[in-house]
Amino acid sequence: MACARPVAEWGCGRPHPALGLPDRKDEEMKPLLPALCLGLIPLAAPAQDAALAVHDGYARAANPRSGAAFMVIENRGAEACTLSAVASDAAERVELHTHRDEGGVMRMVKADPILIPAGARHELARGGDHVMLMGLKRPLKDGDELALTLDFGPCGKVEASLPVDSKRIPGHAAGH
Ligand SMILES: [Cu+2]
Repeated sequence: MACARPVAEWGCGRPHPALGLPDRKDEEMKPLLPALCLGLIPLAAPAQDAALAVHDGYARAANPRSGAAFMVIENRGAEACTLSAVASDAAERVELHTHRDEGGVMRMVKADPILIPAGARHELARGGDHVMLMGLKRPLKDGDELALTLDFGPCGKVEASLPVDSKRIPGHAAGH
């Protein structure tokens, strides 16, 4: 890793300033380098984070106290990842829900953690799996942004910001 090299090499693989820039006071610059390197490590370490992509997301209000969020989650990584929980500051309770046919009646029930195999995508959509927000601190209004944290356990957490769009037509999200 670049940061493990001696500081004298101008850490993090950047060209030494002497190659192109005026020679500034190296004494002042050196103490900054370890901090710069540390700052870069968290970006590089959890490779799995980048493997999970959330797109075509939106949220809608069911009533002033509850709403739901939908999105496509893509696992571009080499390992299966499981969406185990979702959190949001916008509501008192956030749960993974799905719809289940119980004797011909579609009921909304708590969903099991959602496994997304490597290379697969999973759609949270109207009438199927969704993120349920209960006890909204304020009603979801069209045009607002809803911030969610998707917890994929060992695969890491993914932050998503979804537009509130209660008029969105189901099925339009995926675009195909
Ligand atoms: Cu629900």
